[in-house]
Amino acid sequence: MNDSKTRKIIHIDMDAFYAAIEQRDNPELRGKAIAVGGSGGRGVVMTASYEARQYGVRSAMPSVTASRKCPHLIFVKSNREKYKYASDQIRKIFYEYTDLVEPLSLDEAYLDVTENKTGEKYASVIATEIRARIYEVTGLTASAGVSYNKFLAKIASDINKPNGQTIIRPDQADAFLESLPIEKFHGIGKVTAGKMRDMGITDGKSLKSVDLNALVSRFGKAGRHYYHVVRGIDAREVKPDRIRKSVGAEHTFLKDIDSLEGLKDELGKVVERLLERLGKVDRKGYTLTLKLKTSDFQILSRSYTGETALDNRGILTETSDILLDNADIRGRSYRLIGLQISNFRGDTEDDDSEQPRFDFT
Ligand code: TTP
Ligand code: MG
Repeated sequence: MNDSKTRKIIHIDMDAFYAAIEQRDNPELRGKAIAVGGSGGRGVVMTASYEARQYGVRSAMPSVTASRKCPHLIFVKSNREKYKYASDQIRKIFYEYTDLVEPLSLDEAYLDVTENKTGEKYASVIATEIRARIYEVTGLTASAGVSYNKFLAKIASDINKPNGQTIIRPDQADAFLESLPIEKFHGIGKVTAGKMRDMGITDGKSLKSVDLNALVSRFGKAGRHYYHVVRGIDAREVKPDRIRKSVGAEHTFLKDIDSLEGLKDELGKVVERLLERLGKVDRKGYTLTLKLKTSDFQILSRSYTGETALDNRGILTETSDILLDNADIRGRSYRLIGLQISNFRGDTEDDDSEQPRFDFT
């Protein structure tokens, strides 16, 4: 594995992607607080313009909450085809520089430009050029992070957002990571950050003071990853055109649940989360799997494979309800419920032969 500090990795992330496209296409929306997503009772904000973010409007926030925080917020319906088109345009630009492009979602990708098609030596020059090209072709702004591994490049792209870029050189990495608050480490979510704070870990410096065994015994395999990344070590390669096998969302309850009604409520929330995640990957899946974990950690799963893609709220709500109804949950209590979409078109040879089916395992 190439673990040296000589690679040149760029992480590119479009600014307020869906919202920026809507503002580009409708001058009346420019400079205004807008949110892309449904404004109705069950609507969720997919993303918000930077003007709206000043009021605390964020992705995945219920639209009613967003309107409360920002009463003049303008809701715009999402238009996936438009976003996909812009995404294809920016990907074409990436390939002008390197074939080592790993898209993470419609608006985000890692590029390995160690060897690149332009012969340019400085990755930061390439990043500036790519951002200028993106603006020229799409009229949209992007931010970039430049470093010698994926972990640092990804964090860097967020630092000077929007329309900015940040380079973290090998000799700057240690100091940067030591002063980084634990919440900013990519891959450390709210829950893990809470656990770390309980252990007295608040930033890179304190994370570094915990030895490998302690991190592994507390966080499992992820502990090993944290141990390395805080030292600036991340040997993951940029994998061109990563194929995702599944997208899932799950929820562990604060208190075990033993009623069907209780589980249905939680299931509704998991459907919303799954929809958000599906929104970020550009694949259509045909199999939905419901997972339940009992209070004594037994796993129960039910799945359904459809003839058409399971890609919208209506079909996901209906199918997951049927799966739950069929799970025969009586007599036990549960600590977790989850959903997963898999069987993306193109993953298997015999996709066309798939018939609708429920699988009870
Ligand atoms: P992000 O890159 O996370 O957000 P963004 O581009 O809107 O804003 P930023 O400037 O902070 O990068 O996501 C890209 C797009 O994916 C976003 O425009 C809308 C969509 N998305 C969802 O549909 N649901 C979500 O929960 C998130 C986070 C994003
Ligand atoms: Mg973005």
